[in-house]
Amino acid sequence: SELRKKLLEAFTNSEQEYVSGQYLADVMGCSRTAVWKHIEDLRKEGFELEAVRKKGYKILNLPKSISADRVQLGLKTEFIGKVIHYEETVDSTQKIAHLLSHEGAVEGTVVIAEEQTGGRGRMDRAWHSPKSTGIWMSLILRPKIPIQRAPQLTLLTAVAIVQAIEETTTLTPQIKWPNDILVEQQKVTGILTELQADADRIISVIIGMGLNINQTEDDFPPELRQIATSLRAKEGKELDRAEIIKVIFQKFETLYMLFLEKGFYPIKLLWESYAISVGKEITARTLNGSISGKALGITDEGVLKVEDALGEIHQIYSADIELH
Ligand code: BTX
Repeated sequence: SELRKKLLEAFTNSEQEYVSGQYLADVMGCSRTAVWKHIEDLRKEGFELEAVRKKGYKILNLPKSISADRVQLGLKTEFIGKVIHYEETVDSTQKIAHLLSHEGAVEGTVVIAEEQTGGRGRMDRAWHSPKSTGIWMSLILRPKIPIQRAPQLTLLTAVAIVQAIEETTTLTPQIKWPNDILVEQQKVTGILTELQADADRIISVIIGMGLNINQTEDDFPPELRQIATSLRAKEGKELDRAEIIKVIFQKFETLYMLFLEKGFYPIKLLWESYAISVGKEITARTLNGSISGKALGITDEGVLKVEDALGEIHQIYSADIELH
């Protein structure tokens, strides 16, 4: 609600100091009893709040959840994540985001869940999304760009996530075209970009992001243990999921504004600086068969270029990539 937003903003601006009940009532435009009710709601969500007479309220400890309130506390974006739909358990956050988009959700709306029972990847593959360990979220965008440029947003998202991982851990993530983020060759993130479009116009782009954050090795099913890992497994300590979400929102917003203003080129340069496949021998499996050869990089449009043994250059729009 609007009141809750104002309350969280007041705490965000208070720099960990006490905020008086009267001050909160003033900025929220409500009674002190109403303020108290909101404080009680935060407590129920797991916020630990101290109330001191004549001084006011102070947040002592934050909940481990990634609820809307938890993520929005301290969030300094203009529009990404300003509206958050938070759920404990969902089938897939993508499905909810599609529905919200149909209902007219504003740009920047995000659906976040603690757990997905039917999380999916590309081509309807399953995405393992166990409870309260990862970040499973879907972002709704409404860019005014031609439909064929939408896949560039997958690459942009990968850059935002890599930057966020770099800022919140000591790790060095790398991008495998188009949508995998790897740490030491193992997958920590998947990105799924879906469109709602008319014949010639994007209605919305829905970007699904799945990040393995705090899983232990045992949390992964056996068939994923080789190929997948979590940030915690590599960093050696538990990480704050809400903090990582906030940094992703901030990085994403900066890159997205740049993209809308200057086009894909500046994003391409950043993307290339994180890419592992460039210059390597790869096999690209597409729906129409496989192509093996050297990955030359991406075009200014974000399409992968592969040179085969005969020196012929192929442009690849969508594929799974295997590195040799
Ligand atoms: P993808 O098709 O590139 O990758 C899917 C493949 O990745 C699976 O077939 C499996 O081999 C492997 N995999 C499954 N789960 C995991 C995992 N947790 N970690 C690493 N590897 C895994 C990637 O598709 C796109 C994934 C997007 C997921 C987000 S989560 C929020 C949103 N909601 C939703 O249903 N999907 C997106």
